[in-house]
Amino acid sequence: MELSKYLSVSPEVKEALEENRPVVALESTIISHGMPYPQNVETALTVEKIIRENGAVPATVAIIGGRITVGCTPEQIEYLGKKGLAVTKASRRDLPVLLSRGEDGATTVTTTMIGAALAGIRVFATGGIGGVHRGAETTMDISADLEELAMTPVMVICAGAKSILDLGLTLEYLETRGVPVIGYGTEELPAFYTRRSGFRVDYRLDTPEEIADAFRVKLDMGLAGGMLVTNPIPEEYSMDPDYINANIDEAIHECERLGIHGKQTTPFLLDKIQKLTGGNSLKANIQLVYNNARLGAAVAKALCR
Ligand code: PSU
Ligand code: MN
Repeated sequence: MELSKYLSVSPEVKEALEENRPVVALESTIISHGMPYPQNVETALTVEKIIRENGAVPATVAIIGGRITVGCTPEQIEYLGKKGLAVTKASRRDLPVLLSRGEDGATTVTTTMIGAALAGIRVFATGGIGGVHRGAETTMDISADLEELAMTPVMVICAGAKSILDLGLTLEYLETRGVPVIGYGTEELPAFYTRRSGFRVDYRLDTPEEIADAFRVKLDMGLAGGMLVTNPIPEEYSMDPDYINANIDEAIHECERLGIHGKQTTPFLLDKIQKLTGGNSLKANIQLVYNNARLGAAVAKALCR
């Protein structure tokens, strides 16, 4: 496999990996399609800073000039954030054409996992993952993120799943595909903006070391796929469930009314929810990403021991 043709790893990330120092991968669709400018760029740069302060090396992943770039520069992050929706949201199926044409793309959870795995990074922190959408029994809208979690050996740390998704079906899908769903300090699946969802995770683990130990076993055994670690939003930033769920329902109705589907669905819903809540949800979103970055650094450190 001629990886160097497709992959570009920054010198800092490369050196850290060679020396078995902790590295945490970060996605770029959250920058281009998940938050508005300039908060998206500020957040992405602060997340990198938090990971450094917690003793790990950040590796923001994106497709730049037809290469999966692992360890974007601040200039590249600024570029992706400014370009926003005009950047191609790149999932697994987008890689062949984008790379052959030498184009740019923002990596989703799926393609960030692919880039991380190719570079040798085991831990990836983000906000939320894609999943089984509400109404998937007729639309068949199931995010490629779930299949990637079943295939690619990277741990994904998120704040659970938003109720733009069908949380029950998302958990069923992950069970079928053999992906362990861990709650960090909780038995209940967090629902992104809120700490509770009414659904149970598979296992509660209370320390970064326990999470690293479980993932190490998965790697040692050669069991395909990753692991999903769900980390509840800190209490002080969590939102009122009735308020946020009413806004999510309204966003979903609007999405259906406008006939939005496919890869536009998730970015549309995220933007609509941010507008409906007057920026309150964005504040929560930013804080939960910071919280996941801290846990990501701690788990990456534990994995290196
Ligand atoms: N959920 C969020 N913020 C995000 C995304 C999901 O709260 O930014 C992004 C991630 O990049 C995720 C992608 O991988 O949306 C899923 O898109 P889709 O549902 O089209 O697979
Ligand atoms: Mn989809």
